[in-house]
Amino acid sequence: MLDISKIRDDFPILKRTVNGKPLVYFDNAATSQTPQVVIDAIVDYYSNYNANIHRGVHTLSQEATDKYEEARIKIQKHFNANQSYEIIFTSGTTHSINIVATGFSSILKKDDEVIVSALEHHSNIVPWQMLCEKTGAKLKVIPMNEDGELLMDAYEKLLSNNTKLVFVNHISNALGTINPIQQIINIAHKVGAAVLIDGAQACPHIKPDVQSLNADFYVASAHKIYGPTGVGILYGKEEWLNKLPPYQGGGEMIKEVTFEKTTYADLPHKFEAGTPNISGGIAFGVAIDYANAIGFENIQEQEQKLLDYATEKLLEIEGLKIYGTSKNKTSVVSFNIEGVHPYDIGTILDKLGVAVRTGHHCAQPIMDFYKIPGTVRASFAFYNTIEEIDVLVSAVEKAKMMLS
Ligand code: 7TS
Repeated sequence: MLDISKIRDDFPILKRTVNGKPLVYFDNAATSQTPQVVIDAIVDYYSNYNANIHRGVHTLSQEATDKYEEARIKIQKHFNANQSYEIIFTSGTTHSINIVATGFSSILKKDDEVIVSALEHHSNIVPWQMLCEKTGAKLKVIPMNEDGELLMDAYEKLLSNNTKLVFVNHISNALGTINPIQQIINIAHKVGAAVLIDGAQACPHIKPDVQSLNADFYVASAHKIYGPTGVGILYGKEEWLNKLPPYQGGGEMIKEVTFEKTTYADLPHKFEAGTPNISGGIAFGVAIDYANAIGFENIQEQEQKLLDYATEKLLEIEGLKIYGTSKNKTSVVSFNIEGVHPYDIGTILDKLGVAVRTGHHCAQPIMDFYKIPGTVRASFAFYNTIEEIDVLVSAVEKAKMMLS
């Protein structure tokens, strides 16, 4: 059992007030909060060894390089990648997906097929649509049901020898559904398709094992795993990363440059042109250590408690409907109140100190499926409490009274 009040002391922001009320932070699916150890790692870098990496003989540069590469190894171990150079530092999930989608534009041919799911965030839809426009490949969609679950029979029927790529999120950001990614990967591999798993929403809750999953690509953002913004990872199997061309040209991604011909650096540097987010990468490693010290089983246990309680209490409010009712879901409650616009509820909640996200959550196809403009989304982290959910529920009741 976690001592939540002690854990909350790790997060300085949780002590602040908003509109004169104690902050209740329920927008963790957009970005999680950052513990002091992660903030300290960033301050330490800029205070003590701020220097560019992989290019200086001087002490500061070497210290920064060592710390950055130590972070890569921590992340490799966390995701159980076979090699540290299979972990590419990026600016986040969106960047990671674009590296793969752009790379496949030199591999895919007209009439090849790629499969996406109905549950994706726009950043796992739009880059693939751009890829299809460029190559003439066809985009097919795994449909979903009313509970917000993917229809696996329909998925099997979509696959054929023309399928080259499947990209699905591990957990839906708008509904919280945990997708059966192991099954999705296994079936795709039977027809020789590669699979990219968007782990942006999964990584705060689950420790993924990319080798046991046999994922070809797995992507994530540090800022959703208690780390800083502007940094993330692309995990790719070595064979795939060697096949894909570099995404950007520039410094530190080359072996040799002449005006006649340039040869590219080995992995991971081939995909890491230019000066990266050095403090971010180092702090990402610290965030991973922090999450592992809390323990993913403990995180899941606390979040399940919060999810069960919030679901039960919110459903007691008349006219409130929850979207995303799979049994297999994480700590996200997406809801609407009959006759009330989600934006109006969100605005009143903010006045009461409660931070939620409202709107389509960058997942418009899901909103179209339910024929709604958007939802109010409360997303919980292990540092949230039952008392905070009581604040949310009474704030929603108040908003309902004011608006209907
Ligand atoms: N994929 C999923 C499943 C996401 O939830 C998000 C961000 C992204 C990709 C993009 O991540 P980024 O770090 O590159 O921006 N999701 C959300 C959200 O649900 N609310 O704000 C951002």
